[in-house]
Amino acid sequence: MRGDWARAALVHLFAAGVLLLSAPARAEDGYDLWLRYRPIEATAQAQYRPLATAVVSQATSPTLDAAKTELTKGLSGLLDRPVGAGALADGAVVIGTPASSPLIAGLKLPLAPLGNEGYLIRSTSIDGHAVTVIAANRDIGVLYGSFAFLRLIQTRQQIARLDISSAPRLKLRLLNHWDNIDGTIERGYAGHSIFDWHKMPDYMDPRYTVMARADASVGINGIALNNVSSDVWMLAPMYIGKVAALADVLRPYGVRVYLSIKFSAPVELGKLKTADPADPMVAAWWKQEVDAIYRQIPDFGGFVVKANSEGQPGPRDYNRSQAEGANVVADALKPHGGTVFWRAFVYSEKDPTDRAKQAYNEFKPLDGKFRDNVFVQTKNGAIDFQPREPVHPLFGAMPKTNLALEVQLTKEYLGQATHLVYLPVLFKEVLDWDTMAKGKGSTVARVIDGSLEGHTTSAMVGVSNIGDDRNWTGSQFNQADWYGFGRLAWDLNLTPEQIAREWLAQTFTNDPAFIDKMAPMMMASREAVVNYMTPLGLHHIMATGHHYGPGPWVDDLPRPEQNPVYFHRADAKGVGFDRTPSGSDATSQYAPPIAKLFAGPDIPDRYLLWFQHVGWDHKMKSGRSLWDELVLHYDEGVAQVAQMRQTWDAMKPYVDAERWSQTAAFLGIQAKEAQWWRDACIAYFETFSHMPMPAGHAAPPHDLTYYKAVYIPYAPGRTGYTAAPFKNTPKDPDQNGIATQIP
Ligand code: GCW
Repeated sequence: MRGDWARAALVHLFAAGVLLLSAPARAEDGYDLWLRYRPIEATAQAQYRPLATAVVSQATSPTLDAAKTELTKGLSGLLDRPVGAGALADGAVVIGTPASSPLIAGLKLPLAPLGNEGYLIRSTSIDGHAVTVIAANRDIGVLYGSFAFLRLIQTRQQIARLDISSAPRLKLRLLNHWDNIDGTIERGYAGHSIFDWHKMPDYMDPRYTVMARADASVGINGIALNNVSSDVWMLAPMYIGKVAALADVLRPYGVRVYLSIKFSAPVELGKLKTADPADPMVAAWWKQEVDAIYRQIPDFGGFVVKANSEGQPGPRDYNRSQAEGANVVADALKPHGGTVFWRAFVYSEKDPTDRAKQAYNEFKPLDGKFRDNVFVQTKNGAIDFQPREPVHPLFGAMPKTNLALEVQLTKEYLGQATHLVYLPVLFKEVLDWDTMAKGKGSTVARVIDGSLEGHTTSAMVGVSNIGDDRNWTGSQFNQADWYGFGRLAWDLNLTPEQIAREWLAQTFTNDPAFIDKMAPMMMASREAVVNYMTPLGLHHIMATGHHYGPGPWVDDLPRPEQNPVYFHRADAKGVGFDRTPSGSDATSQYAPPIAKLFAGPDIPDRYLLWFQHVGWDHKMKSGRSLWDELVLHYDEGVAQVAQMRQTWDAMKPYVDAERWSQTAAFLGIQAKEAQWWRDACIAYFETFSHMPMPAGHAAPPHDLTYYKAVYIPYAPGRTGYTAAPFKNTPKDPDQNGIATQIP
């Protein structure tokens, strides 16, 4: 009898074992992000285990404890055995600062060049024990170093002979959350806001800590919590109390909180008669408001301000300059070490000037007039986060002003949640752009890191793509944009390829058969979206309001400079916005060599229709006509997405079923929508070119009326909006009469 039980137990054990080994990776939903810490392959475990036996931390602080917890959690997970806090021994990981750890102090490490946030990871010996030290001047550096140490293991790099020191290139590496207090997110495609203000401060969702860990793991050190189209309630005492509670949760991870403010708050909140920045009462109000915030949040970061833009109030309402507006707030923050991020995204429907020129015209003359604790936060391009834009002409044009680069992680114009578009390629293209402001090498990276003009501070800002979806960002691959933004802001010299490879290894698998296929796929994805949406410099031709899908025909919006036809200016002669001296002369806002290039025949194809209006038969560098080139780019984009799908299909064996199938489904949507974009845009531009399709390229399956009839009432990301009343659309034979869904 006993023998049978034993045999049966053995059989079950064996079956379970087989099941475990052969079963695909455990179901995952992306919640763990790149901090998955799943057991690594046995060979690697054997290599690493002797070098990570325990974590030694000789002091406690919220940040040091966060570092210790992350290390013990990560090492235990990756090495598939408990690695706890312990005493000095062979293989120990000793963490700390000279102030908090006598062991670290005793080593007299060269920490001075690392500043407040840098770290050093070194293999060394203490009292005859071979150890790894993670040291820094401040606790936050130790935390950053701890994530970097785990990343080495997650990407299977050697840890036996380490001597790594790293410090951030940019001082302020921030996310702007366009979240509203009511839980909606402007241009959010990952569910609702993660911030549940209503339950704060009594209930602090544990996800806030997970988000803070993720931010810290890539060096993000500040977040603006609310939408730049701001609600004054955010500054009301009842909300400042909630913000203070959130700041307490984020503080151990080095994430400071910022708030977006409404410039009219002195009136709406302070009940003053004016918000005129020159009025001493207004200055006094901002001072008192800010002092009150710092009484509750001593390390408050500062304010983000969208003023005189898209209906937001601002100093222009009092005929004061943007600098006067920024400075009244900056003066209130200065004594507390706070910073103002004053957005340069300013354009007016009343100003007939080319929209792409307006921000430059508004801010350039104010160079040197902003306080030193003000950044002029400038979008990467002069229009609005398009798949590709020439870099904003303000970069390099305001030598006496701190400029912060603003990029968008949430893909408002690039297919929103479902389209796989690896954005660090775009970010890097911007950072490497040479403004020629002080001759060759005057890159945007050097403008924003302050080295070009000797500025002492620096910043880069990303509009967050985070929401309360389990995968945090609306898709698995959107996580790479959050990750990549942080990594790049920490080290502007990293390449998007390096970042993609390390992210893939941490998020999925280290298997080269996976990474060597997926990294190139991600690297090609940004050019694909440019090709199937806005090739050759086309821009802002998206559908109205939600910007979801094509709408190049739109010409009836109340604000002319928001109509797609305003941007492509297609007519019987040709297409493109003439921004040369014969047109709006926006080219002259760039340094002379660039102005000359963009206004001349050698303009790179990728910017042609942004700066020039050319004939449909214009001879391109390829020898083809512009029309043929346009069609080829659109078809190239569709083909690239088809290739991305094939690549992902082949990745099934390497990824858990849940994340694989979600991504596969999203790539299916992307393929369908790329085709929709291609067909709709060609059907539209053909009505001007009247040129035949190039050989081998099929005409769109439907006529323009059909594409114009496609109406998406509720695409995400648009807040406070109701769809147009249901209307019958032109009959469509194969859609039972209603063409409302994507063809
Ligand atoms: O991208 C546009 C968006 C607006 C946004 C604005 C901005 C927050 O369409 O939704 O408003 O830019 O950057 O302020």
